[in-house]
Amino acid sequence: MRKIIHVDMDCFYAAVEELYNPSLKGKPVAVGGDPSRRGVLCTANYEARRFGVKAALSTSVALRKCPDLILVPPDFEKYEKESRAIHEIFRRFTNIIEPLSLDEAFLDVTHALHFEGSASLIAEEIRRLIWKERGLRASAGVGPNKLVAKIASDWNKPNGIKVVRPDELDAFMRPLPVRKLFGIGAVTEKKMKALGLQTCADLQNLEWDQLEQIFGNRARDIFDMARGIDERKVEARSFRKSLSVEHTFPNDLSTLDECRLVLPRFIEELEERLAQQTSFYRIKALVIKLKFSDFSSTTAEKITSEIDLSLCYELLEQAFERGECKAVRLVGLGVKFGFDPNENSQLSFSFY
Ligand code: DCP
Ligand code: MG
Repeated sequence: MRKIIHVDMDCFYAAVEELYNPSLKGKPVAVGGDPSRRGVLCTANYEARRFGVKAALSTSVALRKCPDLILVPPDFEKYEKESRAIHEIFRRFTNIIEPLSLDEAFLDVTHALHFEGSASLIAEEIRRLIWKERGLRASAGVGPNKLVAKIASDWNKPNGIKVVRPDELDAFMRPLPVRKLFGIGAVTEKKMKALGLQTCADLQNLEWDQLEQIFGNRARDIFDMARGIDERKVEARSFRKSLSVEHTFPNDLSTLDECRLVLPRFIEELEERLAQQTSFYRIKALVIKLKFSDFSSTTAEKITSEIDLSLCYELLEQAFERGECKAVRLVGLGVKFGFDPNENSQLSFSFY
């Protein structure tokens, strides 16, 4: 049985801002875009959340909900610095750390020796050290896998911990609303609701045939997730700044049209990979990569917040032209992630 911890900082950007400017403490604070430029919020502290102010809300709506809201422009250098310090604390306990974003990570502590291997004591100690050394609050979830640990970290947020022991797994999963599972967005949730499927217990009660009929190739994942089963490893790596899919073709593609034909499939695959991301992400740019028959390669990219077929065609054309009619042996399609929701449309901030 593995022991996985998921750590998620509380209102991270806002908490860091409060730390650097204590006069913000106790007041409603949001980090995000300038209202005069149709900015959106990255996050808000818990005082502001009481007014319904939250991440992704437009700044102007937020100010209507909470006229006293203090708006702070994002400063990613600070968040990265704090994130590095938090990771340094994680590394005292394990090297198997998978960051999902600046403020969130999975830790595999199955083989950790501290506290006689007690994952819940390790998680408590990590939260304590983050508070003591950085003055920031973290919430943690502890469970036998990533799925459970991630759901658990949200359980007693803010500044809380939830431990799900193996013998508690079933009791934890059964009443859980389906929306809590990975990859179940608003659309799937609605579909499930229409079928009377509200909780994981409802999913558990379905026959395999029914599951397959409703969810097609996702049936296996949903079957497992509803039971709290998740075999995915915690992958020790650095924070993901991009995601791409690429394929080498058995026969080179010799025309632009041939390359165009494969793109919809690439988009589908990339979107599927994106749907598997367990943390919030924001697309900053789209990238097309081509490798030619002589093994030279090129990339074309453009700033965008979504994957759009016509943009893919445009980038493909640019890249293809650079090959000067060489045949194409590999095509790649990817996205780069950004931290700042406002950076696409505005490069500099001016705040009142
Ligand atoms: N973020 C963002 N846009 C979003 C969501 C999040 O820019 N739509 C940024 C700001 C957050 C950080 O990522 O501070 C971490 O995201 P979380 O979802 O963990 O949100 P918080 O840490 O702010 O709050 P919570 O206490 O709910 O974890
Ligand atoms: Mg957080």
